Amino acid sequence: MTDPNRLTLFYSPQTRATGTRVLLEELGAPYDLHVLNMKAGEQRQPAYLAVNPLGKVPAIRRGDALVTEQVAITIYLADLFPQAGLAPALDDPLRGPYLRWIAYYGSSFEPAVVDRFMQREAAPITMSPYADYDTMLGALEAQLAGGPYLLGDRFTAADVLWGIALSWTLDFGLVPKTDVFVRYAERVTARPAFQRVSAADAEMAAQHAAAAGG
Ligand SMILES: N[C@@H](CCC(=O)N[C@@H](CS)C(=O)NCC(=O)O)C(=O)O
Repeated sequence: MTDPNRLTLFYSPQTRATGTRVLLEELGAPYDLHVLNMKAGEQRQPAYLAVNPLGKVPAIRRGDALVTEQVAITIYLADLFPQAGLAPALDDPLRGPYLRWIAYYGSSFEPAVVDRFMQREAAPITMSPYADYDTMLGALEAQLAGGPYLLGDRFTAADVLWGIALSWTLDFGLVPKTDVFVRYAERVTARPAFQRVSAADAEMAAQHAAAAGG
């Protein structure tokens, strides 16, 4: 009988969903992939818009519970598999900082890098969700400088989110290649879970490109 609590990850290779798949691997969680060919525009077909009206991945389904947004998904999955030890417990002193930096990713970092990518001026500092780019990035760099991981010695689900985000934003030239950022991203992406998913992604992306006619 199929397990009603089995996880399904709505997925497309080489996207923000890659980080979710890496997290599932780091957690040792069983999951099914529901793959969308974004090169063929499947994320904007009615079938997927019924899952996530934004047409964005990742999304996770477990029974009747549908979770979208990387920040929510990261917290949800790491808590669902506590035996993996990737989420500080509710009464752990690291719990607050852990949540802070996961939320920082969605609330401050993402809007800042999108503005940067678009070469758009930030809103005035009092209106901007991230103050200004240099301040936002400086605070992150100061936190990572303690190392080796975001919260110090302990590797958590927050590192999966941040290590992969920094890896692609460094590649896109959206984050300066300082030692702190580069070494941190390398530390996370050198792990076997990332290496496995990245190899599978390259293959899947090539198949999608071929199926979509280039
Ligand atoms: N707010 C979402 C953003 C997810 C997102 O931007 N996903 C991109 C993939 S990198 C996407 O699905 N883009 C497809 C499209 O908009 O056509 C989250 O944090 O999960």
